[in-house]
Amino acid sequence: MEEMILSKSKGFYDTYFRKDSNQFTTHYCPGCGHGKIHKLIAEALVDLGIQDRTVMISPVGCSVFAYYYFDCGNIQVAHGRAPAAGTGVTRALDDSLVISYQGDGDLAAIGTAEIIHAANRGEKMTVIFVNNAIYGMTGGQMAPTSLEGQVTLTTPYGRNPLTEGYPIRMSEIISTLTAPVYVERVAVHNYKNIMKTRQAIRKALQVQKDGLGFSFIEIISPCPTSLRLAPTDCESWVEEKMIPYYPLKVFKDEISTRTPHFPEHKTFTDIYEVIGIDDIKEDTGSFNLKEDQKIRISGFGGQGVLSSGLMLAGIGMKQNKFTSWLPSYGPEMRGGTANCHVNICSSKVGSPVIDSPNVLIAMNIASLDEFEDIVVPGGTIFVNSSLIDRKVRRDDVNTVYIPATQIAESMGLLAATNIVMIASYLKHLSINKQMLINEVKSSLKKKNLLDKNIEIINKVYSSN
Ligand SMILES: Cc1ncc(C[n+]2csc(CCOP(=O)(O)OP(=O)(O)O)c2C)c(N)n1
Repeated sequence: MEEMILSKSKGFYDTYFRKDSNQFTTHYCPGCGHGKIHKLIAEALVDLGIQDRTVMISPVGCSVFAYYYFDCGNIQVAHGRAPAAGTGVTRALDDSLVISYQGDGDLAAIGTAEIIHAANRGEKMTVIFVNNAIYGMTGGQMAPTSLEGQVTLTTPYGRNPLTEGYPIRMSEIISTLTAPVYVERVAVHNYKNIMKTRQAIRKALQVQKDGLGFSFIEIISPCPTSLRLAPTDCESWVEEKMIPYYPLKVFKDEISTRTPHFPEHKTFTDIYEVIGIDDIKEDTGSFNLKEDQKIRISGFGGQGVLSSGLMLAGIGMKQNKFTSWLPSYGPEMRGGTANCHVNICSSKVGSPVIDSPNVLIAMNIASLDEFEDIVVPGGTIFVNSSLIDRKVRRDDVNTVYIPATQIAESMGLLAATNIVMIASYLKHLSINKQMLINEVKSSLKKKNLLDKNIEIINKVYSSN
């Protein structure tokens, strides 16, 4: 007879390095549904052959540590934001499968907007919504799904619909939307239902694998600890109290009528045509960078910090580089602080956020003070020496001092200080000035200032 070896799914890591003292078990309490659900997902990842394409988004809640367990791509996000982060992943990585794993506090309270809109957009993701009728991680406060009359830490007299509202039925809500393909409510309080949950999870992942769209699996799950019940009593509570209110059924299944939809890729040329840029065909020389440019530009509002970043990003984009631009600014239109992150890279940009730039363009003293230390060793700091009366303190970075405000002012256009700074930066990289001129041409709103801007760029490029 063939020997049968039962072992942990390969969808899990061999060891969970969360705690030195215990690397073989999860942190879940006895009788908790999360562990069972994790097992079903891990097995499905392996059996469907999608483990190396799947990105699990862990929420805030008891399942916050899911990334310690699943041997696939993992991201842990802020409370309720899993569908938003998942949207980014599924759109940026065409081949990925996204699992948005969420509790009822996470999905149906703080994250209500995210889930409704991700579902309404029909994002290609599988949402695993673990409904245990309570906030588990924080010790048993009322959840939006807590039952009428349910005693919780925050409803000591029982949930009163007149003051706390009625328990919210998410599957019913999600299935009223047009985009979702498949919506089912299942449970994991006994063997029969665990097997149905197994099927539902696989079906939802298959929907995603086939490029059909959004699936939502609500799983009614016991939480003995926060419900203050013994594990077996909690299973009975789920059967007798939860399921009558949350019926187990398929709410929507349009799998057979949907057609696969994989994103259509636009080339840069397509995009330029749409936004009406025609000067890219002009020969401006090559844009060969020795290394990826991870740029932070910073100054006060009104100095053209953000538009400088946009221009650099525009130049990178037109040279077929992978480019991103991320602005960060205060609420005031003038006088606040502003900075932006610009990536110009030869491979896909993982995140637009640049914590360790290799280029800093500091337009005022506050910017140098704030960002000098985050530049990587060997990076370059461009200093507007008209407004910054100190030297860079570090000796492991390159420095370029430009009296940018003074130059712009002496040429009669103070507002072009930013152009002096970015022209100096591009010149430093030996980038053809025509690229910047083209960029200014297409982005400058006040066309009467174009000639002056070009004059300034020429001046920067001709000076030593
Ligand atoms: C922005 C924010 N607000 C509140 C919290 C506190 N908090 C942590 S987990 C949680 C609720 C978790 O409940 P649920 O989503 O139902 O997951 P469970 O722990 O029951 O699996 C809350 C309110 C937080 N971490 N962050």
